[in-house]
Amino acid sequence: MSSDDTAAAAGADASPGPRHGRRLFTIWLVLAVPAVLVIWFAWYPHMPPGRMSDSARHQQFDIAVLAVSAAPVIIAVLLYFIYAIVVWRARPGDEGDGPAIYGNTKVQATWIIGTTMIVLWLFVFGTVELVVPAGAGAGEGPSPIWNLTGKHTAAWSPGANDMLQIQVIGQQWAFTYRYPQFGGMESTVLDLPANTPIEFHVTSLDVIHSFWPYVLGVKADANPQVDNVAYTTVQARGGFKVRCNELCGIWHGAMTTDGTVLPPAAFQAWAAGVQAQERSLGVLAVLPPYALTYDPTVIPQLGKSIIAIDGITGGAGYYYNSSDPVTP
Ligand SMILES: [Cu+2]
Repeated sequence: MSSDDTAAAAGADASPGPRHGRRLFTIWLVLAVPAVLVIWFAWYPHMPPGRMSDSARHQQFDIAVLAVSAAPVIIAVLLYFIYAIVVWRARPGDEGDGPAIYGNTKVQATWIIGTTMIVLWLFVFGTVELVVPAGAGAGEGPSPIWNLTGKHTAAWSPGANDMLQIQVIGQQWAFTYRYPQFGGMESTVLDLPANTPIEFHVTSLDVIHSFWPYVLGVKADANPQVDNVAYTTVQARGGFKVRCNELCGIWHGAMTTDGTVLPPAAFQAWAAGVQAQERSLGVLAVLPPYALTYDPTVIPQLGKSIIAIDGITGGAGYYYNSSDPVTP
């Protein structure tokens, strides 16, 4: 952008005088270099969504790179604007026209080359960043083009690079998580193993919701009758919140769940424990078989009976918190 300004200034300045282009370029350089350094070294580590997972890390990197790309352009535009107002404004009593200018090859060529390079850079960077982190944590639909590496296995074991599958079932107004590699057991909290490739299968029983564990850099729409797949690998241990990010009814704002990232062995112990408990209570026997989507017309009655057994929701159907305004 700076060289555009250089040429433009040279063209606009017909009378001999200070070399505006060189002066503009120098001021731009003095402002742009520190701005880029401050963004990259001081701001980047604090940008959302943090570094809890690989997808979050990639999103933070993308935002930092875009900020570093945008800052010199914004500084150039504002600098030229202010410079023109200050230096080239009409002086009191000056009623004459400015010099007539017909075309300027240098300005035109610089403008076309500069803008083309910026657009191509954004195109290439955006495409690479979408492909390399396997969809960047976003829902990719039922048959993703880009996958995380990991083996699909019938039973999950810690530390074997097995991909953990978790089904996310949205409904008004709760998320339920189903673990097909643990007998299809369901949980109202989202526990995850650290350092494990995870494949979310996001669906809904009623209206459109959106599964959004913000600090994991994952966000996928939950549509009825659709299996929406999203990937991540979580590095840091600790708690996180899941929110619904699609206005889905009166208790949309309360549609949250708590999640915890555990060491892989502790996660397996937790999941096996929940599975055993649900088997002994008879919940697993009456839950609908694990499927990528569920037919909502057949589950409401089933849901009520399972809620009566163990408060389990999700694949079994309609669930209402005790604080909800309508209890069927
Ligand atoms: Cu919702």
